[in-house]
Amino acid sequence: MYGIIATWRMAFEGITAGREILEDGGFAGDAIENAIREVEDFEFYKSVGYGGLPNEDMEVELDAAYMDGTTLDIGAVAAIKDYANPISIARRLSKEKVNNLLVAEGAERFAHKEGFQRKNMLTERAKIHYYNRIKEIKEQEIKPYSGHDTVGMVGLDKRGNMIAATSTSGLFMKKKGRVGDSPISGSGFYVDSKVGGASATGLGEDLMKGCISYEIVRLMKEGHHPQEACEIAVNRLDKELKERRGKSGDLSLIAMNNKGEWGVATNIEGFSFVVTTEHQEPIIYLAKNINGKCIHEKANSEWLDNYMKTRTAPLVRR
Ligand code: SD4
Repeated sequence: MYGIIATWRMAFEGITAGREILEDGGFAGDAIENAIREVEDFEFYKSVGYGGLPNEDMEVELDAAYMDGTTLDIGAVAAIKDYANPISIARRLSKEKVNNLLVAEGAERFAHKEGFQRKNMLTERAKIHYYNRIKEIKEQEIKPYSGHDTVGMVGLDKRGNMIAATSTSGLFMKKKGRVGDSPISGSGFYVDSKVGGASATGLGEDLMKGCISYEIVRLMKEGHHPQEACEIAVNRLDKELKERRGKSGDLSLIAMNNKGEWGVATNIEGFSFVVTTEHQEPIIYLAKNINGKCIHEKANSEWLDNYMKTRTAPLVRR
C-alpha cells in the first residue's frame, strides 16, 4: 500500500508527482519533499514559500519541518528568511544527531554552509497584499491575524515508511520571530511508521495548546481509525478552547495510518485537502464540520476553476 494526504488544494500538483514516485517503489521522503517543494516554488500560493505573505516588518519568515516515522528523525527550521526551499533544509537537518531545529540566522547560516539556494522570497504581489492590509487595518481595524494555509503532508510508501512534513509562511502580519505550530513536533506534525501520522493547519497558537498531531497519532495507536482519531482530537480541543477561553481558532487536521487509511477533521467551513492512495488517483475534497462529524465531498469544477482564478487574478494596490 502507498498513499499521501495533504492539507489544502494547493498540494494537488505536488501530490500528483509524488504519487508516481511512490508507485515506482520510491521512498516516501522523496515523494513528500518534492511535493512540498512544488508548493513552495509556486508564487501564487501566498502562504507557503516563494510569494508567501510577510510579517509586520514586510519580511517573509518561513517555518518548515520534516519527520521520518521509521527512524523518528526530525528536522525543522523556523523564521528562516531568503531561502527557496525550507522543506529541504528541514529534511537535511533531520539527518543531524543534534541541532535539529534551527531558527532565524542560525538556520540561514546552516543553509548557506550546506549550499541551499538563496532567494528573495518577497514577491511584488505579496508586497501589494501587505500594503493593502496595512491600509485595511488603519481604515477598519481588521484583525491582522486572519488568512493562512500551511501545506502539511503525510505519506506512506510501499516499504511501510511514513513521513510527515510541513511548510508555511505562518500568519500574515505576524511579529518578527513568531513561530507557529508547523515546525513544532507533535503540534504541526507527527508520524510513527508503526502507527501513522498527522499534520495540522490553522491557528498555530491554538493547535499547539493541544499538541494535536501527536494526539491523533496516539489515538490511532489506541486503535482508532484515522477519521475517528481526527474527529475526537479536533472536537475535544475545540470544546476545551471554547470552554476555557471563550473561542477556538481554526483547527484543521489530516491523518493517515500505516495501512493507507485516512481521515480529516476541521472546525471551519470549506477546508480543502488532497488524498491519493494505491487505489485512488489524487482527489481534491472539501470538508466541513456538522455537529462534530466531518463531512467531505469532492470539490466540483466550479470551485476548482474559481480557486485558480482568484489566486492568480491581477492584484491592485489600493
Ligand atoms: C501557523 N498553522 O503558523 C500555521 C498557519 C497555518 O493554515 O496553518 N495556516 O500558525
